[in-house]
Amino acid sequence: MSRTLITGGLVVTASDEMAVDVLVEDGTVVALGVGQDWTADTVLDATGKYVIPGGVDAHTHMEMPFGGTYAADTFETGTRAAAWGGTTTIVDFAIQSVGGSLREGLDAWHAKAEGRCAIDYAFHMILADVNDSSLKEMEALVGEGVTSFKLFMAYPGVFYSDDGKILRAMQKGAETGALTMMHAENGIAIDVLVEQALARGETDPRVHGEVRRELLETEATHRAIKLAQVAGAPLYVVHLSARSALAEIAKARDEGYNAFAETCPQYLFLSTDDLARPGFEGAKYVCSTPLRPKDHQADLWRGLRTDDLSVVSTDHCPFCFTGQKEMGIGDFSKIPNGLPGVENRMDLLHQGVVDGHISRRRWIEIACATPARMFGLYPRKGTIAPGADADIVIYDPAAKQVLSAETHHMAVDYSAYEGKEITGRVETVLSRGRVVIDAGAYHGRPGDGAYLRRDTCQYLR
Ligand code: DUC
Ligand code: ZN
Ligand code: ZN
Repeated sequence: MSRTLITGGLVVTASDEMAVDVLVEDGTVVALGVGQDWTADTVLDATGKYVIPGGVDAHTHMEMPFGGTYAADTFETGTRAAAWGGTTTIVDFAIQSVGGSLREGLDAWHAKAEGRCAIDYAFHMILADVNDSSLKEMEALVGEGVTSFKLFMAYPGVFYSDDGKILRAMQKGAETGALTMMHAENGIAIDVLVEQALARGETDPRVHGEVRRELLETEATHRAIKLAQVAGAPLYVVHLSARSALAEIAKARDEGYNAFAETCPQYLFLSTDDLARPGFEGAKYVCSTPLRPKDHQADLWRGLRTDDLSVVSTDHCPFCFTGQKEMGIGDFSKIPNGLPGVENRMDLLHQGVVDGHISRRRWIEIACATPARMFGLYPRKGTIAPGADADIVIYDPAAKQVLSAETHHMAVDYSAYEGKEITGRVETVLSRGRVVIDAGAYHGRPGDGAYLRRDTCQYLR
């Protein structure tokens, strides 16, 4: 039996702040207490530090095929970078190909991830081809712990589903207990605006943000909510970026519907000013939904405080500037969509604490506890309590750091936050009791991370 003791820190969970020691046995938290006579093989001194649950990032795309290329982080590099940033669980998106089965898609993602991950991982499934057979398959997948399915109102000809398909998938979600996740942008209208902009000779990255109009996120969010209500299904809107889309979610929640939404650090810290950076630099900030004008950020922080936004995930989908983002020189629509961020989420949200946007406990709630509950992993993940996996971060709230591609561990040649000064830094990370990060060194191995079968959404029962 291996025993680890974490002493002297302030344990912060979504519900409590406690000056207690934490005892871990064989990868599981067994006790919290003060003045106990505990002995251990390893003692970690957390005096002056926070002791927090490992982050749960419920939205990543390792090695995602997109626009003729692949997201630059593999499961090996991306999960290692996640660990460096204090995230100990990811939920990635397996993809059904058009004409293919869910099984084929899921098997392919298991093959990419198995034996390579530094931290524990689970899967959502992207439904790219809703038909009788894939709807039937959803039942089996829920039984295997894949309990959430993403649909797209955007990307016609790639991932797009029309309203009839969306309704059918939502009905199946309601029947099986699965959660429908929605990319809410009107992709049919966006494609018209893209074509018109290019015909006018408008080719810069900035135009990506202009054609993906706020109104088209709001309209799609509204439509997704109404379709979910018709189906009697819960809804989780991913990567919400616009204040008017947030108002749609808030209204549905006020009316008592199970409508949930996440936002991402990029929408809290970056803006259309970044998309408009000179030259082709703006390509680094091309993602969908797009970055919005800076004044949306205060509304998103408020949504996080009021719980109209329940979760912050990264939508980590990195493409190198050289050779990948550059595919869109002369045509912004060919820039692969996505930003790196899996390593930065816990720090950026802690900066939100430092800046006074959210409390410490809310930080842990939106980054650890709620994503775990939303996606059926709580209390094994997302908290520090007897019986939970010992996924624990010792966090130095006073340390200063500067975010940079020079020092990050993601396999991408730029940082979306280059030069940004942050207060707070991960010091030590335990994944199921094993020290994987400590004193600036990585001690894990590919394959340490295990696949997690998830329960259904724990806000619905
Ligand atoms: N948005 C992105 O920015 N990248 C991948 C897919 C998506 O929906
Ligand atoms: Zn999406
Ligand atoms: Zn995504």
